[in-house]
Amino acid sequence: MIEVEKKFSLTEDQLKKIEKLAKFVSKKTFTDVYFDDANYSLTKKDWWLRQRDDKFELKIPIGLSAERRKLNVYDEITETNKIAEKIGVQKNKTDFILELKKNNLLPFCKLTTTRTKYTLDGFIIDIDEMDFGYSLCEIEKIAESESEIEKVTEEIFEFAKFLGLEIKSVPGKGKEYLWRNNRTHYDALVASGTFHK
Ligand code: V4E
Repeated sequence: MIEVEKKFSLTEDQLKKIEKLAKFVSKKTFTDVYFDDANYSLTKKDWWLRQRDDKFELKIPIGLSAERRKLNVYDEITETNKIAEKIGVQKNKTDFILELKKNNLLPFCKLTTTRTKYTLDGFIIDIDEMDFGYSLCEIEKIAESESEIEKVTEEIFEFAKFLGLEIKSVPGKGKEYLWRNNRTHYDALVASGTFHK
């Protein structure tokens, strides 16, 4: 199963429409700390290593071809030993942060998100408000296999149109954070092809 998600920005009126039509699921706050080295070795490959509250996660683009990467779908590895193997650090260490540090992988971004989750017509709608003054809406649906990703993406766009959302590319929280706080890192990711300008 693959989580397909698309990001949108919301006006007050659009937010009110979602609150009226969709079913409220939950409201949660979490803090993400992202790690990389001074050469941006992970994020240059579009790999995102984070600690969400106390759990480590590695997000990597699905598939190998540039075409698939464009679809912007990520695999999420959540088992610390698998993450260690993937990024080439020692496994079975009790202090994973220390192990990362030994490999020059240090925190470069810390952000707290308050996420309000809704459902409607089989879609999940997340409204994320970040502590650095940025907010986003994400619409998600599960694809049963890679061959379904494009179809599900179209369904998400149709659903967004029904909600009256504007279909345009919106920077994710990581991209917006780096744009605001670390232009050198941001420019390196544009140069590597991780970000499109
Ligand atoms: C994958 C990624 C980043 C990590 C944050 O991922 P994102 O899905 O935005 O965060 P979040 O908190 O919604 O995760 P969830 O709770 O859904 O697991 S930061 C940048 N990227 C990649 C990326 C990219 N290459 N280009 C653009 C325009 N945006 C994001």
